[in-house]
Amino acid sequence: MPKPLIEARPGAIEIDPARTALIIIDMQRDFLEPGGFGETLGNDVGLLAAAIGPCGRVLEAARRAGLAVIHTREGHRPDLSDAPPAKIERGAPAMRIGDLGPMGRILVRGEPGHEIIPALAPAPGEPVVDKPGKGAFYQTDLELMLHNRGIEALLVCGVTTEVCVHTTVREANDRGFRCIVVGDACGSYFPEFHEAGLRMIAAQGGIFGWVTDAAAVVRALE
Ligand code: C5J
Repeated sequence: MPKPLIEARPGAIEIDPARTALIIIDMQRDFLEPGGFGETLGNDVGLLAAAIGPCGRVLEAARRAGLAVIHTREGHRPDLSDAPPAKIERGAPAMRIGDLGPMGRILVRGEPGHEIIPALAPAPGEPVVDKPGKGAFYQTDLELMLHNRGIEALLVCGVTTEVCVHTTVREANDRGFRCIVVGDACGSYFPEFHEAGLRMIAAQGGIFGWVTDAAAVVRALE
């Protein structure tokens, strides 16, 4: 059977489903719903909603095709011992990491705001990687999980494009993974950063990887 070929920029890429993982970055209530971390930083969280549908379609297609699916969440221990003071103190947010908001303590593990949104809830057996930083490789066991499964390519969705998606793609690219970012399944509070972020990935012959869209992934995995 021929391997799925995903139409992408800067060029189409063939994947081996057995060696490809879908990584969904930080589709958490804290970033997507009012009253969470994203909103405390002054952002319009409604801007991220457009990514939910495409992300769901990629997730369904990946599950049907038997790809490994891994979810990530950004957040900290309740005692904040893994939250750098520089991160907590930065800016002038309405509430800081660890403060009590309408969805529990902001960006703290175990709180309602830390949960992945119900539309993209992890299925049994799909690992959830909790990360203290922006990149999903930093201080996590993600790399070990990927190597143990023989993964060589990553389909990447999630939020936000220029922050946690980009940081993770850069980390993955340096570790030798082929990264295919699903542009419409990513979102940003800044549409111009979203566009620029995607362009940066595919520029220079794909300096960080490939950029595609949800429809192309679904077609390739059918
Ligand atoms: C941010 C993230 N934007 N998941 N986190 O702080 O992109």
